[in-house]
Amino acid sequence: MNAGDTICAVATPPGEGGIGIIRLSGEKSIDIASAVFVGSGGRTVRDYKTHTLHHGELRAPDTGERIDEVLVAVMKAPRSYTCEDVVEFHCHGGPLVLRLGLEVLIRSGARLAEPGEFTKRAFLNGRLDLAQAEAVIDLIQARSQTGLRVALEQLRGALSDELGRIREGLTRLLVEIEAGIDFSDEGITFISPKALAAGVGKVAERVDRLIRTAEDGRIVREGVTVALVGRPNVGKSSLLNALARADRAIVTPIPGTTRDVLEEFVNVRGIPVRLQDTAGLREAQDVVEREGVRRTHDALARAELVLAVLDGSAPLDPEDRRTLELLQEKSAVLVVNKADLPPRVEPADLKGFVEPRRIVWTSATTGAGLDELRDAIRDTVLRQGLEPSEGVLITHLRHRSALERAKTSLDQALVSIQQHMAAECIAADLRVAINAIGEIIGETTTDDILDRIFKEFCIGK
Ligand SMILES: Nc1nc2c(ncn2[C@@H]2O[C@H](COP(=O)(O)OP(=O)(O)OP(=O)(O)O)[C@@H](O)[C@H]2O)c(=O)[nH]1
Ligand SMILES: [Mg+2]
Repeated sequence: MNAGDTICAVATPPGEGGIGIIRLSGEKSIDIASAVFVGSGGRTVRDYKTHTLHHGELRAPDTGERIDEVLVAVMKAPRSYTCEDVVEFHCHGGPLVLRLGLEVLIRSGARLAEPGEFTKRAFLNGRLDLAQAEAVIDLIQARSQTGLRVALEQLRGALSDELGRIREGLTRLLVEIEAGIDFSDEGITFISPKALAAGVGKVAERVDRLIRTAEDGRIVREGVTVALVGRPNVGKSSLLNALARADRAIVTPIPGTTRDVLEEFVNVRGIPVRLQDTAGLREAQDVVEREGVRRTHDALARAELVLAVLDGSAPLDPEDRRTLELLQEKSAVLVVNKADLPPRVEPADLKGFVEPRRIVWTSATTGAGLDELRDAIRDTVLRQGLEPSEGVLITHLRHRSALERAKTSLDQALVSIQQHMAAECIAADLRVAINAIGEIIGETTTDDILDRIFKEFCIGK
């Protein structure tokens, strides 16, 4: 990749559409666009003011062949996505039109952009830091409103600001330690060990607070797998359909209806959930059902949360108890279904199992209790209890491991202070922490890491 090149790519998704956008960015954007575009009244892109939109034709400069009737948007440096001169052609959204348009730009001196290269330039030119650039992919890939909100906050710089404050705090402490080292011969200390320990401790606590959001952050970005488990006929498939608001799974009064593990993607209170319906757990009647039950056990083992379903209109039976026993070690919510029928399950029967878990009475038939079930899923899955106003959340493993490295060094520094170690040792620990934080925002990041991050982008972004 050569940063001096002018790059181009189709920025809209492949396939047919109302419009398709070709994006051009770099030093020669205006020249290249002027060569391929003839505006109404014979004007060229060179004549246009920045941040204006114009009608005209896209033409091959060598043959004069007309390619499309387009709108052209001009955004001159530095007020553009990449901080370079950017020209966008809003073409008709046909695959052939866009390919021909791209070819003409390439023949006129542009080069095809690599995945994420526009955003990489925005980063290299200082418009976005690395955490903000990563938020761009998160935003595009967001599968729930919560995920979208967190990505927007990160793009706005909420995480970067917090990391900036942490780095600033550490840098200030480092300066004082280093000043003390410089003047140590004269017996002058600039900061007392007590004040230093307090300062480092405060920063370590801030880092720790961020690390604690990482589990919720992962769930918001990647989602969780939740399995419906229980004996046959309790209404697992009915609950899947009700939660998915779709007639997805077969429901019949015959016990043993579901054989395969069936999966549906559901948005539960802003959390992306892979909801799995499974075969009822019992002594299998035939070879197909036996395989189904085996798969249920697999799904149960893999699920991050289990919805253990009982039939509230029937007394608890040994199969129910066996199911509940399987959940000893699992994060689970107990769902007592068929609450529209006269109850036969006594809350007292469930006492041993429930605490500290939640119990929810539902009716898949009437929809009663489903909202409460959604709340229970969210509350059980998220540790910190996300509030809509809460912005900063660690959503990337890369960020989490950098923060953990920073935390380890800060803890190390605290031990060194306590043991009256040389100021140089403490300074070294702080420097490691500062660098680790810097990796997240891209101030101290290797080319390798950059390449890996931007490869995840689509072409044209
Ligand atoms: N009254 C009432 N009936 C329900 C409710 N939920 C499910 N049913 C009925 O219970 C029967 C079994 O429902 P399913 O959803 O197929 O049960 P399942 O747990 O998936 O059963 P298997 O796939 O056999 O393990 C069907 O006749 C449903 O209509 C409910 O909340 N109230
Ligand atoms: Mg079923």
